[in-house]
Amino acid sequence: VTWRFALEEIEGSVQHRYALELKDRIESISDGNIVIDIFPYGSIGTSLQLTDLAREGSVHLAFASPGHLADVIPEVGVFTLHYLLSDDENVNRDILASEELVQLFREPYGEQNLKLLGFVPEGWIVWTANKPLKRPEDFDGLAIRTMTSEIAAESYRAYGATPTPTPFSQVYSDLQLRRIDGQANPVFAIEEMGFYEVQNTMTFARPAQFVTSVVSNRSWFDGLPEDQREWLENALDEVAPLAYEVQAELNARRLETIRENSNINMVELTEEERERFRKASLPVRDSYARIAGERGERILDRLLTLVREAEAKTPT
Ligand code: 6CS
Repeated sequence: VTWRFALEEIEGSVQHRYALELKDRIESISDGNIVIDIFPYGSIGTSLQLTDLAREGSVHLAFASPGHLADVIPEVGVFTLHYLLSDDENVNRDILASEELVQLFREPYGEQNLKLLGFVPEGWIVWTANKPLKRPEDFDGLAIRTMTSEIAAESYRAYGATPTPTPFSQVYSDLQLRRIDGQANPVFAIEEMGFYEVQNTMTFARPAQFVTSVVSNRSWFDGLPEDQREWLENALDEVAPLAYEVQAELNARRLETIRENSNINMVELTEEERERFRKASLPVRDSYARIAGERGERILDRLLTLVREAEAKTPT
């Protein structure tokens, strides 16, 4: 049998490395009886189109990033909020990998005929533009590309920007044509998509980590023979920590590549500067609660508690 796995990122990306690791494990444990066909970004559509294909079962596995997915599953928009998770990546890694978190989202995904298989952090979001973005006022009137959901736009509206929701594939040309002034993504993506070639400044404000989710068609998952489902679950458990290492490695290595291939300006915000953005971002939590309703609010509260508890346990 063939399992089709659709990616929101191109070859060489974090998602691609994840898919290759999963493919290796499944094909070997099944003695080649299961083949995973990987569809990197571009071959079958934008993020939302991939989600639709997963919901209808044309693809079995897919990545679905909250910044796009939140118009379908409003609760997941919580991951587009700024300064919500920890500044400590390890705290976030553990929370995102926890079974409790996956359980909180089981229903919202399930209602869309999706089975949530896990959350994957892909690195800190970095802003690019043709000027430094050191204060919320620097966003005034800035046409910043956001992912396509309503809540993803709200985070930048709070800084005074003019959010421009755009599919990933269109970002490079829109920057080039000056239809947008800036965008936000982890370093590995800024490198592989070439955004640094058409922008002159990277601002490191660490507003949030880019979090994505791995999903499958729910009916397909529920109908898998017992052994296959177990293989899949075991493989997912093994791949999660690897993916975490892969993102760390790619983000670090590609920052060097960008330095070598350009003279882009790199601006690191101080804690005081970050604090001003954090304050400006707080009202967006209310917008999220309005959009995602009671169930979303419960998820937001629980996440805040999980972060607080984990940080209290972490030696500084
Ligand atoms: O910005 C985006 O739309 C995309 N960025 C990443 C890092 N992965 C997938 C997502 O669609």
